[in-house]
Amino acid sequence: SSNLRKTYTERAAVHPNPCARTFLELMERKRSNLSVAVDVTSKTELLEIAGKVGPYICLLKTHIDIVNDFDQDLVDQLKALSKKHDFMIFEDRKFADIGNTVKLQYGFGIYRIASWADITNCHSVPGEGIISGLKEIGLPLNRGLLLLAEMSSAGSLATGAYTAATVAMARRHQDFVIGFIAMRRMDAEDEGGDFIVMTPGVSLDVAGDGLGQQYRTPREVVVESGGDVVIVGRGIYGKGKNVEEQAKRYRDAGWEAYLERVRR
Ligand code: S5P
Repeated sequence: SSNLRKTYTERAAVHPNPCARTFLELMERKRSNLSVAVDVTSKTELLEIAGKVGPYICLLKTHIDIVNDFDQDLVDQLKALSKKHDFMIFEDRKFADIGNTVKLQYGFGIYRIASWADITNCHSVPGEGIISGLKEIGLPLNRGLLLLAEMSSAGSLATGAYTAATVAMARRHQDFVIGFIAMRRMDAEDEGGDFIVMTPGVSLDVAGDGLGQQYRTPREVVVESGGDVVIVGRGIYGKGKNVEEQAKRYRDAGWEAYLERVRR
């Protein structure tokens, strides 16, 4: 796709979706295409890591339902950090139910995800109603949605016709769907549009985690496969790691790869 050669700024300038535009502008301003997946179970630890990686990331990815001591103050503090350090927040909720149910899960309950998460994601397995349901809650709040078109884990069933149908669904909802979780670029040049591809399963040091996760390097993801955002979790805050050092290392690797791609 021609979007491969375009800078984030060039793409932002013509992007019709406000959430995508804001995010693309943020990436260029911050010189970061790094998203950190902070998969920890305590509020203190989550806030500590968010504060340390804040200066280096464009997007903080959460799994809010794994936090033992979740409360509204956690959300308030995350929002404050996102303002202070200029990053957006992505709740990796992976909704997967009928439209009416996901609407309730997104807008209500303890977490009230739509009230604080700029971006969330969903599986396409239930069919298009899942997007319509989430959209009813998210669109009035200027939120953005990512569809899981592929997964990084071994044996994933999201391949072939499933992936293609997911991309087709996204094309019909470009007012709300801003991109994909995928392992490679998804949009074909002749079809127009611009979807932001966010790719998890990224490590500079290891190949897997023993539970099916499969890792590639930022260069493989961004230059060879055309991913826009690298999502890194344990590579940054895993045991014995200096969080700031690793965040800077992955930010640099991701940004170098982006520069190499647009200069090619
Ligand atoms: O296919 C996927 C999709 C996602 S969103 N594979 C993934 O690993 N993820 C998420 O990315 C996963 O839920 C986790 O939060 C993060 C990867 O973490 P890491 O520690 O393996 O880098």
